[in-house]
Parts: sequence; structure tokens; C-alpha cells
Amino acid sequence: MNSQELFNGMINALIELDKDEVLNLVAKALADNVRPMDILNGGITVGLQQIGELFSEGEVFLPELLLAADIAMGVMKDLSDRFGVGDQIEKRGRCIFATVEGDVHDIGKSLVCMIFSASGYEVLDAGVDVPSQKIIDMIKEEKPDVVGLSSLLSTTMQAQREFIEAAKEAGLRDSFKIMVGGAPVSREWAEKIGADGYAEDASSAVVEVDKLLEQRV
Ligand code: B12
Repeated sequence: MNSQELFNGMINALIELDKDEVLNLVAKALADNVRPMDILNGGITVGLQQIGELFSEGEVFLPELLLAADIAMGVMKDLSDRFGVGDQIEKRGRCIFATVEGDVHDIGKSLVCMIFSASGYEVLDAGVDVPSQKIIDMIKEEKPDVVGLSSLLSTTMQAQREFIEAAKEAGLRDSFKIMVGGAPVSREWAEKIGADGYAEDASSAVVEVDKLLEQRV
């Protein structure tokens, strides 16, 4: 099986909620030296997207969505120690990542955390459904270089804007760079709400943050 066939198999197995088959194909891909990031981007994430589409068409229901998410989280955890680096002596910067209030989608934010950690950043994962005030309190305590907010629902995107306003009111806005992301978020939205950066996936988020922090010095 070439890697595309393995990815297609993972996508189908995820849609069928066949955890053993997903894990089996992930193990095969690793044995073939397929990069963990490619497994996540080419197989697992695509499978989740397709399940999301089936969900919006009424073909699958919430319990199935949860089960698929659980399988995907398991694969991500298994792969996380294969991303390397993480414990470089000098960190490239300190980041806080959170999924905004009202939103429990964890997978994309966790993937972003993993990739930043593997790229040499110090990462604080504030979790999901996090109120702006809690992030403001963390900023005062932890003094991050970057705050990244994830929103997966069009209804919770507003919380990104509200957070920026709250940071201004607290007099903290200029002390860090703010990145926004998540499936319904766009660069246009990021600019509209006054965020510093946007990225559509975890790898390009690292590139964007590198650039933002270079500009700062
Ligand atoms: C899994 C899933 C769930 C799981 C989440 C479990 C978990 N532990 O995370 C569960 C079952 C809980 C769930 C619940 C709901 N969900 Co849901 N869910 C999904 C699904 C299928 C996959 C999301 C995912 O994990 N993708 C994989 C990851 C890797 O991708 P990602 O999250 O987009 O992240 C990447 C980028 O966006 C980016 N990124 C993400 N965050 C950030 C942050 C920063 C700073 C940066 C720079 C980048 C970045 O990088 C990531 C990695 O590359 C999506 C479908 C979809 N197309 O997104 C629907 C989807 C998001 N859900 C949807 C809905 C409607 C719901 C519910 C309202 C359903 C309901 N009726 O209850 C609830 C809401 C719960 C809540 N209050 O949050 C809709 C949203 C529609 C909309 N536009 O508002 C979607 C699009 C499905 C659909 N097509 O209808 N869901």
C-alpha cells in the first residue's frame, strides 16, 4: 500500500468508527516511515472533515461524531512523542493556546499545541471553553509572547473579538501577539477583529508566529 492508500483506508475506517483498523493503518504508515504530520493531515483530519460533512447532512449523529473525535484524539496522543524537539534548551517563545468560551472543540487546538511544542516553543494549553477573563488572568501570570485562540463554531468566533477588546481594556493588548484560527476563521476575519495573525493549519501557524516574533525585535 502506498501512503495515499493508507490515508484513504484511515479515512474510511474513521468514518466507519473502526478504531482497530485506524490504529492498524497508522502503525503500518509509521513502519513505512510516513511522517506523523502527514498521517494527521492526510488521513485523520480529512476523515474528521468528512464525518463533519456527513453530520451536517444528517447522515451521522452526535454520538458517532464523539466516537470519531475520541479515536482521532487517541491517534494524536500516540503520535505526539514522535514529533521530537520540545525540550530545546532555549525556547523560541512562550504561547498560551485556548479554545474560546462556549466551544469544546479540542482536537485542532491540541494539534496546534503539539506542533508548537515540537517546534521549540513553550506551550501552555488553557483547555477548551475558556472565558476571556481566565485568559487575561493567565496572561498577567505567565507573560506569554503569543496567545492563540481556536473557534470551530461560527457562533463562538465572536469570542475572539471579545477577547481582544478585553485585553485592550486590561491594558495588556500590546504585550503579546494574538493568533486566531479554527475552521470558520479566515484571514479577513482576523484583520477585521484586529488580531495579529491567522493560520489555516498548525504548521503554517508556526511560520506565521516566527514572522510575528521576528518583527517584534
Ligand atoms: C470532532 C467534532 C466535534 C466533536 C469535538 C470533540 C473534541 N474533543 O474536540 C464534538 C462531537 C464534541 C462536536 C460537538 C459539536 N459540533 Co462539531 N465538529 C467536529 C468536526 C467533525 C471535526 C473538528 C476537528 O477536530 N477537526 C480536525 C482538526 C485537526 O481541525 P481543526 O479543528 O479545524 O484545526 C485545524 C485548523 O483549523 C487550525 N486551528 C485550529 N485552532 C487553531 C487556533 C489557532 C490559534 C491557529 C493559528 C490555528 C488553529 O489548525 C488545526 C490543525 O491543523 C467538525 C467538522 C469540521 N469540518 O471541522 C465539526 C463541526 C465544527 N461541529 C459543528 C457543530 C455544529 C457542533 C455542535 C454544535 C453539534 C451539536 N448539535 O451539538 C457541537 C458544539 C459543541 C460545542 N459547544 O463546542 C459544525 C460547526 C458549524 C459552524 N460553522 O458553526 C462542524 C463544522 C460540523 C458541520 N459540518 O456541521 N464536534
